[in-house]
Amino acid sequence: MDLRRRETIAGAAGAGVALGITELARGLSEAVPSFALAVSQRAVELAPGGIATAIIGVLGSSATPLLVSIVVLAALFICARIGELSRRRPGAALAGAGALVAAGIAAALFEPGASPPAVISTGLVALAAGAGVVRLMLRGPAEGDAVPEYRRAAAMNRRRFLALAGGAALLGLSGAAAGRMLSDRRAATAVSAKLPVSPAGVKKLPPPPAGASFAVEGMPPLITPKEDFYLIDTAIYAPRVNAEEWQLKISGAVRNPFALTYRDLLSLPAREVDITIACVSNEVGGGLVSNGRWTGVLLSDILEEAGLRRGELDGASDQLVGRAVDGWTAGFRTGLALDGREALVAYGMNGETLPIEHGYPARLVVPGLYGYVSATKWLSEIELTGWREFDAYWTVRGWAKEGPIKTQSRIDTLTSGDTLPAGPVDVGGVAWAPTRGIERVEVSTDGGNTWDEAELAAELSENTWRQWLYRWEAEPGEHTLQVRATDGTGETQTAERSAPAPAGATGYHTVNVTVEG
Ligand SMILES: Nc1nc2c(c(=O)[nH]1)N[C@H]1C(S)=C(S)[C@@H](COP(=O)(O)O)O[C@H]1N2
Ligand SMILES: [Mo]
Repeated sequence: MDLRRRETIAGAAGAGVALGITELARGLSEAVPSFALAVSQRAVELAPGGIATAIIGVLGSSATPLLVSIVVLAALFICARIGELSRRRPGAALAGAGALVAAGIAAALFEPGASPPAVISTGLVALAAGAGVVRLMLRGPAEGDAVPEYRRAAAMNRRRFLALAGGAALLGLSGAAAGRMLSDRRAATAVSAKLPVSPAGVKKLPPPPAGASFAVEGMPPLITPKEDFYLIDTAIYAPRVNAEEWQLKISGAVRNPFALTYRDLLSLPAREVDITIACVSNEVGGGLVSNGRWTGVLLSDILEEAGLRRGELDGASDQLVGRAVDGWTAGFRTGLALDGREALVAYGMNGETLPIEHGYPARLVVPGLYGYVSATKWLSEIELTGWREFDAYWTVRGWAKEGPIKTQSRIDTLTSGDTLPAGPVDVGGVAWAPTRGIERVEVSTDGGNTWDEAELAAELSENTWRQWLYRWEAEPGEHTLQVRATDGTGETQTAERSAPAPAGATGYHTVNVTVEG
């Protein structure tokens, strides 16, 4: 093996050990974020025009492993190059490695909860260990001669060199695995699934009435289990918030600004509310909509405590901005939190502690508004400001400033391309118009020429989706099925098709099926 190859391998091995150390540190201390995740997150944020962010928004959590792998491979590759410099130009090699570590430190310091001394010392230890590994692997008097010294094969025999390289890789991987395991375990103990008891009591809801669901194959459950609940955010790795240290600030244009600890929040009168939330990116017929049974404190109670009442809103306080621990923001008209709808500062979902991915320790849930303007997860601050004073995260990126959820309906029991036998077919699904409720659902089996009324299940609440069912006598041939809903104000959803951007998709969900003779 020539020396150049050894230098490359040594450089990558040093990087592997250094990365393993940063990952292990992340497992050992809450104050040290994962450098690899932090660099990936910053890369997403700095990508031009929020392109990468938009990709994450659509791909969701499946993009994270890919992104992190790219970041790790890039680090190994750069360090392999640095390894080649390590003997000829040790100063330059150290400067290169130092710059890489500095970038990791800088990225990590932007993560919520990062402590500068802990992050910086982790970076320095990693740098020293990585440099030490390179040195160890390239050590020794060169054997052979008649070539420049740096080209000579190192004295170490091949087997020993490879053993060192393998050992370094193992160290790096086990550091990463241990770090991840420790930090996941810490997060899991903090968030026990059992919902903490509120001393003031929680006004619970009765179980959903049987009549609110149709027992039909393919119908989504009335309340979405957390495993199936859609997931959208810009965090490639959900922030692990320490609830003991967490605070929720109520700030800005309020008479009485204050802060709540997790305990404070849990001690306030709370209630359960069924609310369907939806993502503005949801395509017609798509799955970025789910129904949760949320536990939390009325946002209006918290605003009242801050001295804000309906009718007293002025130009200085007519936007409510939710800020997250990771810097993400959402804003909507404050009046909407005070018009009687049950908007919540939620800390529970489906009877359990709010899952980390869905915003633990607390999030906002506002009936009738798309998530991007309202549903701030990992909530850290509620700030009252003017409507024109501030534009939130997605509004800055071109999405509409106001985000009322559009009336929509979806066919769930059939998919385009299905082939069915002739005879009775259950066509069913859900329709939603949160805060307005669903008054009627109609189905067309001839591409929109004629419409028949579907049967509606009992309404859980006007804030949730409603199941519908249509028993279709299917005759042989090709059929285009469509569905449309009318909300509680009597308005029928528009047939006009529009894309999700900038204010939510419209049009009728359409499913093409073949009925066999
Ligand atoms: N902190 C934070 N909160 C956030 C987001 C985010 O990116 N960061 N995304 C919002 C969007 S766009 C939606 S649709 C909902 C999704 O909530 P869910 O993931 O619990 O379904 O969360 C909202 N809250
Ligand atoms: Mo969203």
